[in-house]
Amino acid sequence: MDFAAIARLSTEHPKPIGLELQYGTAGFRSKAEQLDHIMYRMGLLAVLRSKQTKSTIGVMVTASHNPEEDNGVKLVDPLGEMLAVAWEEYATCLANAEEQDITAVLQDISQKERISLMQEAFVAIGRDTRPSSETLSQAVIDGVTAFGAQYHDYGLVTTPQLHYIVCCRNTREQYGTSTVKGYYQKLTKAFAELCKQASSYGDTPRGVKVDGANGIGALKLKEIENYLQKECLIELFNDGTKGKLNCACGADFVKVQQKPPQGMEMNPNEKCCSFDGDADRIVYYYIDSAGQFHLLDGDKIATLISTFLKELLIKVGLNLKMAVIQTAYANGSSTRYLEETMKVPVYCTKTGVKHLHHKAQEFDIGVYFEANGHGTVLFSKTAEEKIRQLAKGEVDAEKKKAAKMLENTIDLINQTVGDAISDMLVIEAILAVKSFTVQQWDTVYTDLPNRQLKVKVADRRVIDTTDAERCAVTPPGLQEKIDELVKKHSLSRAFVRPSGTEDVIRVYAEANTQENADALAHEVSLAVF
Ligand code: NG1
Ligand code: ZN
Repeated sequence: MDFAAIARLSTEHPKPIGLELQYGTAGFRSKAEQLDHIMYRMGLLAVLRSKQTKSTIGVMVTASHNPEEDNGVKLVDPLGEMLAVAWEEYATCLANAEEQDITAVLQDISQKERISLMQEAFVAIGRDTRPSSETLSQAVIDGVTAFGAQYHDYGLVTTPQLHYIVCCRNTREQYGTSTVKGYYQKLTKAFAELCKQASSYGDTPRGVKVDGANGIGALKLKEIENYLQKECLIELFNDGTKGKLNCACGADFVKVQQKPPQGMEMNPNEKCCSFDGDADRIVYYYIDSAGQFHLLDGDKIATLISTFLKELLIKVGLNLKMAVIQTAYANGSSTRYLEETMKVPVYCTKTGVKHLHHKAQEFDIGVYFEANGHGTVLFSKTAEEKIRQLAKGEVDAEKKKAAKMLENTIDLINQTVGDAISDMLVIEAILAVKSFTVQQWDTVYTDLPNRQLKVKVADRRVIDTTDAERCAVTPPGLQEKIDELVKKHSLSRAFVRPSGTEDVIRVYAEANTQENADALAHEVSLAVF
């Protein structure tokens, strides 16, 4: 192993003096100009992880919904999951090591994890459309090659496309063909099959307006359109030709601001959706004839999908355990509707996709969505086998049809990670099959008015939480104050937690009216000081 080469090349990717960064819920995120050394080092770490797992590891250069000037990087584990938690610590350690210590840190990790350095390694690299992403992904490549490993640069891809590719490569193409074209073919085939089941198929072409957040999702949507038949007419806005990435548009803007993105022509009652900057989140919305904005976020998406799946499961007569996984940000109405009306068990985990993903793996079918629109569905191996068996078996026509629809849904959903393109196609197919308009979907339950606020404090780590972040244990007395404030309103709930991606405390409140939700959020944010 040529550690001298690693050390030599690392001087070309120097760490700014005193800069300390942490591998958080979404990998490293910072101003792009602070990240060159991080990229080089994550190239090195990906090689180590690849040697350890004897699999392809992914490296995605993106800062998702953050401003265009930011960038970031996350590693993708063998089956397309987020990097294992133990390795997040190694990532932080390697990122913050002084230059002369880099090889020692690498050797230390190798020893701890008993990694054979002779083992071959392969890294799959992808990037978003940020101006800084190309140079930064070159720094990742420098790290990979300094370590003497092989790589493939997939160039401009969405985050979920890279997760898909990594999974395909490591399952010997069982999950699909490990190319972007393979991804389009897999998804569009399943989508066409599912849409065929819609009784209205062929009568009225169904359309959706998409806000591409001026990012990679827009680019990739244009590509997938070439593979789609006429099942879905996509009208793309914010495609990156005029506006700036995530600037007054995109899923995060729409969800947090609770208003339409700029750059989109919306007519009353038209179905619209927004992707985020790396296309792993999606939210839907429309404006009604009175001009009022209606948001259909991750909770509404989870409800639509789980209801659809439950109805099909009843038809096929399979006794599979299904659950919905949410976080504390899930609207109280959605949880109530799922538990009380749909009789679907709901679990709450800490914020961050990896927590939801792990919980969802405990069920035959785990539907997980963050309220912000990041989510997917996981099918256990057993569930998948049973469904595929029924779909090709000698069963009555109705049963077979339902089994096939479940099978198509399995193939349409990107099980590796939340995926705006895949989720959009799942939603469009379900709406077509159920002959549902976006308004009908919206009225399934009514969201409780809610408000999210950010509070800047000297040190956000003074707040520690428990009970899936719904209860503050420190500083002393804070939770009691919040409880007092919550009691003043009806149908209310509020919590605070330190953000894992920004230097702020997040405040969430819901109540019976928007005024009360706003007031409660404001009162709670004052209590944080
Ligand atoms: P933080 O900053 O920890 O709240 C945000 C989102 C998460 C998740 C991560 C990663 C909210 C309230 N939080 O985390 O759900 O998506 O970013 O992107 O939306
Ligand atoms: Zn994202």
